[in-house]
Amino acid sequence: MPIVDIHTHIYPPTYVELLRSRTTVPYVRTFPDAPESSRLIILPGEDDPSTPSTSRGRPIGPEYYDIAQKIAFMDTHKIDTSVISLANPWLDFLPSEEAGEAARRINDDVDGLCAQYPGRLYAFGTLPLSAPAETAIKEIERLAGLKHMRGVIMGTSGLGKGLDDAALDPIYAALEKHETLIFLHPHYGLPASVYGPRANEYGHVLPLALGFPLETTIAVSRMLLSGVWDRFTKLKVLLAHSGGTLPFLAGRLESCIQHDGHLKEAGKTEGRRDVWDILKTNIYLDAVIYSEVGLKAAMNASGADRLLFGTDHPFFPPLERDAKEWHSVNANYSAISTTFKDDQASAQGVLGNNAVRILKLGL
Ligand code: 5CU
Repeated sequence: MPIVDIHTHIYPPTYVELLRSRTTVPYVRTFPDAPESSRLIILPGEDDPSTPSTSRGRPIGPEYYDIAQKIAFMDTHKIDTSVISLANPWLDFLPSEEAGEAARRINDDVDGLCAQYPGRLYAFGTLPLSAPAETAIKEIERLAGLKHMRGVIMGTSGLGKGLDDAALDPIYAALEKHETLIFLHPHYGLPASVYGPRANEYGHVLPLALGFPLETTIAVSRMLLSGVWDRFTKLKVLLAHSGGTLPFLAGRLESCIQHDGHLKEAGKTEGRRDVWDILKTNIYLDAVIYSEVGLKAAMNASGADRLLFGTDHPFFPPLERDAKEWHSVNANYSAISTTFKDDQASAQGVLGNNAVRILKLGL
């Protein structure tokens, strides 16, 4: 039975070079008070000057960019195949005129990394979304011909106005036409003000544990409300972190739609596909939720045959220096084994068979 990790990131060396050349977020930098280690500063607000440079962002080492370390991590955790993706913030920050060329270079780099390990690595490509829509569409068409690509990773900002922006329709049409799956992943979180004036005392916990999943939930809800899946009935989206909080909140979302006078008056409550239909037809969920409670919600919302194992490597490494196995990975393994303790076929589906089928991995 194959074990397939579909949520695992890399910053290829050319991307790290790009980050090292920058002085505003996102960037990679070595600070004079700790010259032996570089820091990766990516999230909004992470370079607040009141944060000491030694705790700004996170340390970055070869596990972020060296593909041999990815393979070693896979071996340690008994992962047969990984579908690697560029980590956030992708190319969102690039000037429009640079994004198309950067996407081609990075996608070719990542496809080349996969070619070094036949059968062990596939990838989700990256789109130049700060460029005009036609540039992104050209890249979708090009990616469809690259051997190891199995979809695209995207953030929630779309072309700058979110995923309910009608200007994205030609991109959704191209993705649907080429049967290209979107791996939807958060980056921006929520406005810093919601974390309160003591946020600095709490490390990254609030933005990562809550900001990321809520960002995803809001982005998908906006896609639903704007009728994306009514127009593109075959558009497939894999949601990071088991759908944020969507499986838990889907009933409330649907009830709010049905009780909204404004939507009713605008004729938008009838003849639409509801959230449950979309969860079971268009949406796939990763199993990166670290507990049985969350995984059961995901299973109930989308079905065990639409859940896919992931690790989020190289993020969330163990804090102990000498730990070999990662607690974060074992928490996801353990949630799968307890959730499906009486259903081995489903457990094997989530661990790998679903990914092989859905992403057409030639194992
Ligand atoms: O730790 C983090 O900041 C992150 C991140 O930025 N992206 C991600 O996928 N996981 C954790």
